[in-house]
Amino acid sequence: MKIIMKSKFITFFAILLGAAGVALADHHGNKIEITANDTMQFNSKAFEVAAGKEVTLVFKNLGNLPKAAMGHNVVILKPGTATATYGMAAVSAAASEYIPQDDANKALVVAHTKLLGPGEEDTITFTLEPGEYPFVCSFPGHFGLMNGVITAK
Ligand SMILES: [Cu+2]
Repeated sequence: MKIIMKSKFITFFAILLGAAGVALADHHGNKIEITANDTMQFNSKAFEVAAGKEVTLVFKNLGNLPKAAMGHNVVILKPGTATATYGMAAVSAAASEYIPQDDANKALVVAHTKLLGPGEEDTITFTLEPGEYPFVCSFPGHFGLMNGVITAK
């Protein structure tokens, strides 16, 4: 009973934070969960994590459409990177699941998940210095809606 109460309490705060627009990493694990769906939306555009400590990012594609039509990934970019410029470059990188392999674009990427089809999930870990890291889905045409910022502090 006590556990149920606690989980309701946490859910309540998660809803409040969602309304404020920032999803905070779970305090102990420095873990964030990002989901994507068939309407080209991430669950949140703003995440906050602790800097200098390993982050676990769990990414889930909650959609039903086939990967070739509505695949999603999460590409975390260095602070100051223009997401539209990266997203445009990614369009021609189908062979590498829309992660451009040239040195200039590779140098912009801090970490990225696999490209996920419906119902799939991927977990990645990385550590961030303090800063604001833009992220996008680099599937063609998605970066305009599917973008956000992970703040490490
Ligand atoms: Cu996408």
